[in-house]
Amino acid sequence: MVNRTVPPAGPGPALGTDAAGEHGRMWGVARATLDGNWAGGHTVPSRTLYPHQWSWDSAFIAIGWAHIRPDRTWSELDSLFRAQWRDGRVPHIVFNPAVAGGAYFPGPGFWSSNTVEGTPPVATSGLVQPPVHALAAWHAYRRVPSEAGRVALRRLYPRLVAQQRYLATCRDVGGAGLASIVHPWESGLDNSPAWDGPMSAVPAEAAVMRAYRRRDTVHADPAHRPTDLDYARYVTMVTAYRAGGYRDDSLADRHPFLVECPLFNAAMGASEVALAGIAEAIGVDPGPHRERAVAITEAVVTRLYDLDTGTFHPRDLRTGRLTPARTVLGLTPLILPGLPARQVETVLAEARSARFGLAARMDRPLPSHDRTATDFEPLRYWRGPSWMNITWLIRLGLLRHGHDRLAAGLRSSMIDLVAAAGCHEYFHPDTGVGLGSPAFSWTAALLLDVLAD
Ligand code: 2M8
Repeated sequence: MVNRTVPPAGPGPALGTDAAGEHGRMWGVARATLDGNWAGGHTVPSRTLYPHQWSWDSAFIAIGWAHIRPDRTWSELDSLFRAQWRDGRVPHIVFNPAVAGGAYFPGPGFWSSNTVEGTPPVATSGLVQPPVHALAAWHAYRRVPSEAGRVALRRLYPRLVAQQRYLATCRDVGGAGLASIVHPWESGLDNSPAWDGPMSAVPAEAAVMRAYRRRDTVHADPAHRPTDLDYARYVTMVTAYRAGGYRDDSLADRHPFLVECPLFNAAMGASEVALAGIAEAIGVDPGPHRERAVAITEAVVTRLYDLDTGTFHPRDLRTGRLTPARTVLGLTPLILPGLPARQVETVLAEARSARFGLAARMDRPLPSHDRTATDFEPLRYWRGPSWMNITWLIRLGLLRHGHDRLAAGLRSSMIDLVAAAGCHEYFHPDTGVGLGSPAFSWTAALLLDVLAD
């Protein structure tokens, strides 16, 4: 690993001059993207589409800042965790009061967090996102260790622990040691085919959206975004959760969407591994974190691994069944260092199959959904396009299990995508054309991280 606090003159001694020049140029583009999205204390994912602070975006963004402005790594996370609720949940959106309420739908008025006990002074959503924060904080610190970083870790540690505790207790609706998500937005992969089954059981009609004004379709091509029917269901689910004061008791009796997601739970387990590292660095007992990481890994395998497909699937608590789609979510438990060899082997086979095309030399980027499936949509958001954060996580998993050549394939693929298209939000999984926001923060941040390797 390279520890670097300033941009490199060239990206590394192993490269020829042309590659070094190209990587230096990309470093500059990524840096300018993050600088342009810096909102003073936090970074917006995109100035147009997402003008507030998003939870898991901030975790990935914090990793990128470590390479150019380590102070901003800690501002980013501090700003997010200042908005943590008293019950430990870290909201998926922290609204910037300086941004007009109508700039994003659903805005602060829709969520009404200020009417709920135990919420921060700033307006937030009431949902969460995959808990990649401890993982990111520990990764950023190890990239650029410093005394200021250690002080920040000490400050963040109790908050990260509270975040994990909330998920492991209040959200363990299935009672098997895994957290349930109550909304597809909590998965981060909003309209993934993984949610089609559980979503279809949510009663809603597209006409619900006549009462609201979507803002996303003003900034992005509607053909690339979730549909109005998706949004009607999203709104219905938030309305139900909000009506119960965002409480988590008896969710099984009253909430229309309850799913155990492989990525969400793998992130929870990987964050316990990271918390063990953080605990050691600040002089706290790492033992309980290690034990929880083992227990979560076992539960992910027991509950979410399908012997027939050899990959992981979300479990729909409403039906008790695994959802059938073979999406990229199924590969993400690779980030668990303790994933048993059998599961690593079959997930790798899945990743290397024509469905995902993982190779030491990738001919196309990693898609978010099985490219051989009939419902694969190369332009529509999480139903096919390639995303940098998921590719980064799977690369991390490959490195953790010693598959360095395949990890190098993903690294090159990430660099090639941005070299050709810029720091887009997502990319066409066949052509690599940039889609969505053209100046997207986590793309820039994670590019910096892989360039620095
Ligand atoms: C997307 O989700 C938001 C809702 O949270 C949206 O579509 O408006 C997803 O890609 C999510 O993973 C991401 O965190 C967010 C901001 O980049 O945008």
